Amino acid sequence: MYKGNKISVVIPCYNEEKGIEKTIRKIPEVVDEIVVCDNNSSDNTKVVAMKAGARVVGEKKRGYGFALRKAIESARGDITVTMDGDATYPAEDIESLVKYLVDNKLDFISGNRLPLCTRESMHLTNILGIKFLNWIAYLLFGKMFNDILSGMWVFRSDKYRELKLVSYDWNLSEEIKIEAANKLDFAEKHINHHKRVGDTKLLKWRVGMENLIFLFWKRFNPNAVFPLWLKLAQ
Ligand SMILES: Nc1nc2c(ncn2[C@@H]2O[C@H](COP(=O)(O)OP(=O)(O)OP(=O)(O)O)[C@@H](O)[C@H]2O)c(=O)[nH]1
Ligand SMILES: [Mg+2]
Repeated sequence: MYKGNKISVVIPCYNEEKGIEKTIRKIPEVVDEIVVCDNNSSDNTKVVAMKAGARVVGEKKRGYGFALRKAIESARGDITVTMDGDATYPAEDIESLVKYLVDNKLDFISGNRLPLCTRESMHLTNILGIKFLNWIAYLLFGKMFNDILSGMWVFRSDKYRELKLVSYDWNLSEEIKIEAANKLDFAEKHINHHKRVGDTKLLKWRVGMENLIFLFWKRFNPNAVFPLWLKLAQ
């Protein structure tokens, strides 16, 4: 709780039994509720998350966006914080981000990983890919983001309902920032970034290509659901 605002941390998880405990253990006292959305994991993610103190909700449809949207919509806090279940995003920054949001009367903060990431936490190809997508987003939408793919956001839960989101996949990360920057009081803030716990499951070139195609889709079909035939990655 901060100045009367209840705080929820929400975490989408697909097979994160190795990282979810560390992720949850690092979350500070100021947080009132931790919601993990188990995306039909075949490992022990659900039990590990419950034992570590999270409320677990389930989402059978596979995809980062499906799982994250279910977690966000299940949260009860006035302020929602999103993270991954692999201990990459900095629990130690939650309190200062929430304070910045409340004290500056903002609606949405997106964490920018690039200034503080390390060689261990982020590969050079990812950094170059993010910078490229930042520029494409600028050309298409006229907004310059510093980290269009960051998955750590801190926002007023009621403002989420004002966003027109059509993504249920990796593209949610780009879409929510474009929507928030257009419709809400939006800012980016530097965050720490840590090495992943557990193995990656995504095919990053496919995800990157789909992220690129999505930006064009969103620009020219802002209200249409991203079609399945353009989907390249799970
Ligand atoms: N890969 C994958 N992750 C999912 C899915 N559903 C939920 N997630 C969770 O979404 C979060 C982000 O996924 P990550 O695989 O960490 O994606 P990333 O951070 O871009 O890449 P790496 O950390 O390098 O693997 C993690 O907590 C995942 O467990 C899914 O269908 N596929
Ligand atoms: Mg990750």
